[in-house]
Amino acid sequence: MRCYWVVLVLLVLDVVLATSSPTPVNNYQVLAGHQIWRAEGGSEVAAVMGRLEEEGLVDILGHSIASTFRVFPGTKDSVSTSLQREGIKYHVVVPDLGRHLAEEERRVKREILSSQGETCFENDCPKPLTQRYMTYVEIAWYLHELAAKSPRVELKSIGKTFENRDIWLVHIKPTAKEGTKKRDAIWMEGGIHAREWISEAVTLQLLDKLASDDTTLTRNIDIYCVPIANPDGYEYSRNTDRLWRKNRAIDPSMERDCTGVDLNRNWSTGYGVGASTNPCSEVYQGSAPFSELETRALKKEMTRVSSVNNLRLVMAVHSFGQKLYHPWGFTKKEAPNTAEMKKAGLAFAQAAAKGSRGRKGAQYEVTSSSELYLASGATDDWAKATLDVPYAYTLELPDEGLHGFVLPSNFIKPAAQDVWRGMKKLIPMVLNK
Ligand code: 0X9
Ligand code: ZN
Repeated sequence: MRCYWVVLVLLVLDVVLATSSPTPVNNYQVLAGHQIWRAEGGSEVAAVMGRLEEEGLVDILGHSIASTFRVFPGTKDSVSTSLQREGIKYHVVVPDLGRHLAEEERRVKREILSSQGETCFENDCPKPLTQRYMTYVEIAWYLHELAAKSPRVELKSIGKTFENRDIWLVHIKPTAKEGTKKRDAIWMEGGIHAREWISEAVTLQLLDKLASDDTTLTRNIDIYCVPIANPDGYEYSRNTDRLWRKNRAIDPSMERDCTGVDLNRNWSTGYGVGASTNPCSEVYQGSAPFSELETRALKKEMTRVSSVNNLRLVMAVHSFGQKLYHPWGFTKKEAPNTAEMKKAGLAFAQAAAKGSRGRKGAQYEVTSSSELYLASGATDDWAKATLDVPYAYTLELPDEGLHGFVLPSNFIKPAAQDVWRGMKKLIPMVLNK
């Protein structure tokens, strides 16, 4: 996540595989000439960086005692001039991101080829993979197989993307159908930001666990999950531009030739705050609230679910930074039910940190989104404001910034184990007593 952590940038990459197909080929040429810079300083520097990002001049990768950000080939001079004018010192961390990522990919490929393989083929994709990040098609194969083999699981497409991919919704039904009352439900969203691959990977691991759970945890609740909310962006990040964040929609009425909307700035709540009206910015809010196919599909289905169920929890899974954020993100004001959200969030964090089999778990900090920076148009705030969901969160998965968005796939397993332990504590706490 774009966060207050030490971000020593990135970069170990594994688009590459152990055994199974298909092999994504990321065209790192697209990132040739892009650079990663770091500017020393606290919130004053973060504020300047925020302005530069809104102008589309930089892509912020993280804030801590320094800000780390990507500078585009055509914006180096303007960014350098602006920073000098503001008296902000900076240095270049990665001089050519394209070449750097390609070198890292080659190195990781050699490592992965020597590791044990998992399989995922059409009609035979029994488990979500942990040794490498799955493609969109593989994710769809796995979801279909899960629905085919489990009577509890229903799979449906809730809409199509700009590039005509299905947005898949998984519904895990309760094992015991008790009473006639509206049942409690939880909603999980993965992958709304294209470059946060660990989000899909961990969400799929959770789905797999929840679908086969035979404990009281899931006995009487409905679980809804969209594990890959931005399929076009994800594929674009895999195949073309590893650091792509937005969707891939093209607005024909646009004068400037820039693609994509930040789907986590496109919901209506607080629309515009901490977002950009510049289509070239990474945090472009879109032409209007819900201008995008993906946010419209999510909104429609979440609204439907909240009318047939008691929607108790919305968990939007992102990366990176190891934080569990609760609303609001668009204002410093306190959201309803904050004390309870904090309490349940701390129980999640405590369980996650316990670790397993001698391994220490990840430490998650529980805090309000507005502690980070004001940002509007996000899923969690909308769910809280519009659907009155008592527990809404954004979960920023590992790491704390060393690899950032380009997290090696050996993080999938431990991250999923930690989050699963956390969820087992959190879910009972959010349900109606
Ligand atoms: O900025 C975001 O959309 C999220 N961070 S990320 O690095 N994954 O992009 C944080 C969203 C927090 N929630 C709200 N601002 N409501
Ligand atoms: Zn995100």
